[in-house]
Amino acid sequence: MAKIDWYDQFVDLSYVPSDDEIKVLFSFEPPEGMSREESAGRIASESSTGTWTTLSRLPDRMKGLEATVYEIEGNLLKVAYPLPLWEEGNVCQLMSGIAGNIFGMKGVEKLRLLDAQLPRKYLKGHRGPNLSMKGVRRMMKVHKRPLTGAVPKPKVGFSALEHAKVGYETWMGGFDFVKDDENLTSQRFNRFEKRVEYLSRFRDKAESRTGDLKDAFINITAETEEMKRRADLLHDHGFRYAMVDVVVAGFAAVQTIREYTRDLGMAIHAHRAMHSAFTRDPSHGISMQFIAKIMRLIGVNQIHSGTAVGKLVGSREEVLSIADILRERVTPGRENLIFEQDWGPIRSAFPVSSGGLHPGLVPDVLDIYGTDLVLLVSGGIHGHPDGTRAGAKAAMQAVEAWMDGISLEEKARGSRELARALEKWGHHRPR
Ligand code: CAP
Ligand code: MG
Repeated sequence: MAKIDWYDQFVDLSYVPSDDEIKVLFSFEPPEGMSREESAGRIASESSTGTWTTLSRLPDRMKGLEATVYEIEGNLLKVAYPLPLWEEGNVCQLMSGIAGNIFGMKGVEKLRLLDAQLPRKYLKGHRGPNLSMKGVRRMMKVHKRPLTGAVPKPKVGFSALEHAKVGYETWMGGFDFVKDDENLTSQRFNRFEKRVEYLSRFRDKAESRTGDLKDAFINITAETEEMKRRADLLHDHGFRYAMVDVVVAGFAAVQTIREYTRDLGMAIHAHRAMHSAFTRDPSHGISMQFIAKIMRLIGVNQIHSGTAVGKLVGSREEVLSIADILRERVTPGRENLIFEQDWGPIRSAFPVSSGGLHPGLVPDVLDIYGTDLVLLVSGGIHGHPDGTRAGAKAAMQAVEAWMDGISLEEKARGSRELARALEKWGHHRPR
């Protein structure tokens, strides 16, 4: 019988990729009865030029667009993609290629996109963050310690005025930012316009009382044109940030909002809600490392990256590798996890650690991240026995203790708010 498929044409384990190619690391499991090479050939074919059967017409020049499987080691697979396959500056098209049909093929049992190494020539098409971490620090006049913030809790339900009053207590406790929760946008009980109005008034009051700059991550997530309108409103009220639930909003919308907020001179806080739908299963989906890479490429200024010690999943190694992807000019490779990545002119972005944190866990988080971090402690301040302002003070005292190299217990001897936080939570790790 004539040959009906041509997947083997996409596998060459002696191939050495050129520096200009995008190299992608997958983990995969072939289906019952199919060899790794046959399955790998299907992945490279379907994510570049191929289809399931041989074709009656195949111009020679197509070869120049074909992906090549160049390494198979156990369940790890590396595929090289010629640069002309990819539209300059179009993240969506990249995702449709290397994170598209291949997840649904019968030719794979499991498939996980771990990372992609992006050559300089591909980076050229992308702007990255408008401000580096240093630029954000200069904007907020916070030069050494982590930037700090909190979400009013319960996560939704407050009126705009109640929300702003909780925010005021958060700012007066020493935090830099008041953050909307991922599912707070403009519900009847807390309309966006009212929240922006009240938060700006209380921000001004907190700034005049403390002498420190205060700001907010206010959630503009909505249809894209509406997000632009909401960003304008934030800008009109003197806010320096807009918050977007970037996975829910989608890559195209984030690219649009990045351009729009750049013109307003605003930074973007990226919440990653919904990422666990495809990042959590270690055998199938897309890694959070790759999502973080794409978001830095598009140009968010910070994105949630986990705590390793809080209430949400994410190991210490995962957290550290995400932080490296966001912060480093050259991200070091990690065997079987991520490629080395030279970011060229793409500015750095902050990792954001949040989720089940309280003052007793601050040293654990800073031991992992160091101080180039946005630290969000929400339930962990509003649950303080003496209220939000005391909770924020306790968290700030915990940061000071870590930066001064002393234990929380020693610091607590002279810091009542921290002592009271330790009485309630100690070093508890929530689940
Ligand atoms: C944390 C949080 C954040 C999570 C998101 C929440 O509140 O506001 O959305 O941190 O997870 O809604 O749970 P708490 P991640 O501090 O009260 O837990 O940062 O992993 O994306
Ligand atoms: Mg939240």
